[in-house]
Amino acid sequence: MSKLEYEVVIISDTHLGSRGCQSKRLLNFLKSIKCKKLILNGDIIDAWRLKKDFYFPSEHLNVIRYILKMASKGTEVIYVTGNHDEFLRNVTDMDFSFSNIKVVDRYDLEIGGKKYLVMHGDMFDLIIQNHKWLAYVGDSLYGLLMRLNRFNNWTRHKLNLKRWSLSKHIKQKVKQASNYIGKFEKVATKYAQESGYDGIICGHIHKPEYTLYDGIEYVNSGDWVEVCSAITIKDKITADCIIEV
Ligand SMILES: [Mn+2]
Repeated sequence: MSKLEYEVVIISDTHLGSRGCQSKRLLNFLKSIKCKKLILNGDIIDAWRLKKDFYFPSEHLNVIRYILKMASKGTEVIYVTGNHDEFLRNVTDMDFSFSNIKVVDRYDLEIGGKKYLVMHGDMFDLIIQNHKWLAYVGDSLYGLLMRLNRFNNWTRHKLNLKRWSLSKHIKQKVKQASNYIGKFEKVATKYAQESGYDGIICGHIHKPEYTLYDGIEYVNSGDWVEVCSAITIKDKITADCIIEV
């Protein structure tokens, strides 16, 4: 099978080492592509989870092995640190690079005549006040809630239920989560604009997106826990670059 070729591929929030990681789909995706540059935009290895409960099956190790293989075959691998893999932030202080693998806290990507800031995005949580929701985003609880909400809408529709306190509660929680996401997107693009970039590429909130705020591009690579998404770039970034596998 011939591989799809890209200039740059960006993934984030794979959460290897946690039970939610969809490692088989991730490995299949990586095997289906060829790229000059692979950017891993944070929360690739979930060290938080690993500390609580050591879980690292061979399927997860195979993903790491395969990324190393891509690097050995000429793909430039850029690992941007996230909050779940912040142990690597000690490494970035040393300006770490090994062969064509680089570990950084942020990365400037120039493509299609534009300059993008690539960073995981957890930094913006410091600015967003109401981030109680943060602890759940990307967690299985968050996924469960989103599924419950879908199911809920469906049952309400089918059974024509007007009142159901659980449903009201779920609705409210989902609304809080989407408020948080909206704030995150605005804060991130504002930061990119003030720092002189044309756009910002984040992960962290597990929602794939391509949108504009005040003419600044906001791009999010999503995750490999719930949606299984990536940003696949040939010559420039457009909404079509966001794919869900
Ligand atoms: Mn994160």
